[in-house]
Amino acid sequence: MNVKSVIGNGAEGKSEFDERNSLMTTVDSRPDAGVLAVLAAPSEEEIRQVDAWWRANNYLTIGQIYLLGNPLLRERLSVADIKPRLLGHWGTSPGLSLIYAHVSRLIRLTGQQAIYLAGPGHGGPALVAAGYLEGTYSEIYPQVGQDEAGMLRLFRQFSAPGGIPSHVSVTTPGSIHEGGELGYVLVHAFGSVMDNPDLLTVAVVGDGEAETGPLEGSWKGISFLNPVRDGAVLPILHLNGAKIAGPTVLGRKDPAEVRSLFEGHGYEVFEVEGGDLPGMHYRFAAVLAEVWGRIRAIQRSAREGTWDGVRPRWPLIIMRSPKGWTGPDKVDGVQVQGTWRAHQVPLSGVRENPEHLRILEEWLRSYRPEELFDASGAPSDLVRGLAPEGDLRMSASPHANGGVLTRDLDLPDFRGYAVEVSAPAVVRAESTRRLGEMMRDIYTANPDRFRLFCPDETNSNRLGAVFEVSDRAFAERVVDGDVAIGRDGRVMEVLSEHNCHGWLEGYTLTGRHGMFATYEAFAMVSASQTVQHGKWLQESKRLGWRAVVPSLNVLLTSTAWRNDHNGFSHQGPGLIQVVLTQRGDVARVYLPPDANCLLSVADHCLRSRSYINLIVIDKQPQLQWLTMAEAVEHCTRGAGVWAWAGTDDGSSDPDVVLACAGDVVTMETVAAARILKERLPHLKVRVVNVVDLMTLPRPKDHPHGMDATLFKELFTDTTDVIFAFHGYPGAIHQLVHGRPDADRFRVRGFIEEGTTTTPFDMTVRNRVSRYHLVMDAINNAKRLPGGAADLKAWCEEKLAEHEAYVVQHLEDMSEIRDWSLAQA
Ligand SMILES: Cc1ncc(C[n+]2csc(CCOP(=O)(O)OP(=O)(O)O)c2C)c(N)n1
Repeated sequence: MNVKSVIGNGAEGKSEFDERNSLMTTVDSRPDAGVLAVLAAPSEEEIRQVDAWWRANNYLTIGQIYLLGNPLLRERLSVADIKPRLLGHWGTSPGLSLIYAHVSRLIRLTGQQAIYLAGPGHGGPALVAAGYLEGTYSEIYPQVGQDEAGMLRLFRQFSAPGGIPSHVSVTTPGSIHEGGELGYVLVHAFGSVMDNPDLLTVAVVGDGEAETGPLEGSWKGISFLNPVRDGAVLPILHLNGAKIAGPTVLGRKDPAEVRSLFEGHGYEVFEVEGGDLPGMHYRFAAVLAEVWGRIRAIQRSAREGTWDGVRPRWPLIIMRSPKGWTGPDKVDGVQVQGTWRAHQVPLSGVRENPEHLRILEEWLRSYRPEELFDASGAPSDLVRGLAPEGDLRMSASPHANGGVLTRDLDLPDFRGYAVEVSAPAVVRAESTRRLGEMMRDIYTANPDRFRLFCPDETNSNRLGAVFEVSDRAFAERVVDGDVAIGRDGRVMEVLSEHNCHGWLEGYTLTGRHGMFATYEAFAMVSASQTVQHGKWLQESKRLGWRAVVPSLNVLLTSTAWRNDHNGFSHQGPGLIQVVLTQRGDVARVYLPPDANCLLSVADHCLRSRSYINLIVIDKQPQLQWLTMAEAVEHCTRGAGVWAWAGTDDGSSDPDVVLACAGDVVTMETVAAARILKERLPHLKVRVVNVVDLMTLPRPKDHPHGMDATLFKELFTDTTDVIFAFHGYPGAIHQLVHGRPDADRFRVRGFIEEGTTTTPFDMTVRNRVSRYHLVMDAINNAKRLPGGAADLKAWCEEKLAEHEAYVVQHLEDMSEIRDWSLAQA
């Protein structure tokens, strides 16, 4: 990063500024000394400017919460000016905007590229106001202009039907973080700076938010940051002492303990405290200068080759300031400012209580709006002067609209990693291993824009080929005996699904690509993040100015069915259920049955934009079904008849359809079809495999939904379908809802029958084994040839034999273990 000259910063005409700014033109030859001196000791004029911007922001924040008329207080405030429903969060807002103001000054003086993530995203009005004051808001939403009418629109739209949400939502320029569900600000921040060396992400952490599990785990981000190649995160703990209805833990701890906590995480802690003005401005400016200097020094030494390789002590600020700062001190005789009572709307009875109305007017006028906005209602020159220009405005940063920076991945031809398949179900292979090889080459070809995120399981998930070209990222001590670990690594392994998921979100939202690979059951740890990210992507699609970003690709391997050795805790296909509930414009679920399908699906997902792509396939050696050419065709359609597996000879009227989605259940289905072929050859059985689960719904319910004709071609309109599904059976019922005679779908799937047992026993316990499927087929077929009753009895015998065998031999019968079509 180069520290830029700041001439042309909007401060022209202010000779004192020009003089001070001229100090910065020589910064590169005199590392940061001049600029740091200027930053650390703002002039009175600069503080007047910062304070004016802050007051304007606070004014606009309160206006958004309360007003639907009289935006500039040209007249006395009346009940008619007050919104009927008072919504929004005041308490955190002044702290958020004070930080924003000072970081803006830093940017203007240094040219630093920065984005701002508000952990307490409920302070939405402050961030909306920031974008408005910077002019970005009106550029994006011209109807909200910088004049009195625009200001009124700004106020009326906030938290209103047809308007904007109350949080730092997708609609807020400059944001990649809503902060609605608390806990993710640091994971997003760290993801945003990976492979983004010029970016500084300022991440404000609420002290209530800091009590959440994900946030508590995310301080460790610096243990994975490389100062040469990555940008920097500046965490600012916004310690205002209270949350919605009570004190925060960190707020009531001895400050020495709080300091030790963060020092223990490896940060250099800087504290700044107070509610006094302008004193707090001076102190905050000094602290910000100090920490920025530290960041610059760390990066400079790393990038100029003088770094000793030890993990830097990155700076962190603890800012102690009153909750609801500058708001009403007491209301109805009760202390509000500095307490949890300031969290939302400190004066709630404004329309009914004249005293509240009076306090509100006094409060608004205390910011002296006449100094902040000119006669037309536009921000005054004094206020405007603070903002950096163009893309340096945090609300206009391209990093926060990452799609504009996205470069396509340089992808190798996935066909090059194919498993040779001479015939279906003859060869066994670890499918994910092939994907690992493909990802290895993606790493090589895209050293600045692709990462794999995984909670300590890259090898276990058979993706370890990536380590041939990249270590695991690790900034802590590396010792003899460590394997594939180092500060230059770019494979992200941390035992935290929250970190992995959130880092990938931050990485993709700033325009880069990646994959999160995790055990299926433990994907539920971060399921809520999947949901929240889906909401973000869905909303962003409604906004023309939000450029599409790379998709969030989630690979679930080590699946429920093959966690026979680990037991019930590891057996849970819940994430499919979660993603299914998301809207069709963002949610995709793929269940490739083998390696070649997996490669085809992965290639598709890595090229896609703004989706959540869930890919589910197990890592254990598994039978391979399709040649690469067949796999491509099958995956392109998303579902198809496997004529070679069935006995219906392409008839339009099979006696029963055996459908499957998921690798293990596909094997059981094909095995069941084979049993029927051999033992009940006159039963016409059709086998259908589904890769793209979203082909099942009607087109009006999901964009991938197959049309009625195709659906009929696969499933007929009347024949019963025995559907063996990887996940919970209810999902298939949900997906085929509205299809002709949907009741004919008899679904087998995971029914929470699990334990530590053999792989086949898992299917038996959940009644989706080949024997169960054969019995289901007989029970539901339209027409039954002779011999069906005998075959059912045989299946029962086989199940009894299995049960006795596994208990005695502790493994599956060899006819099951080694089953294939070569032998059949
Ligand atoms: C995960 C989660 N749990 C609960 C809430 C409800 N909630 C909204 S704001 C808030 C308090 C936040 O306190 P803090 O982070 O300290 O923010 P501030 O005091 O600055 O408003 C809570 C509990 C939430 N938004 N997210």
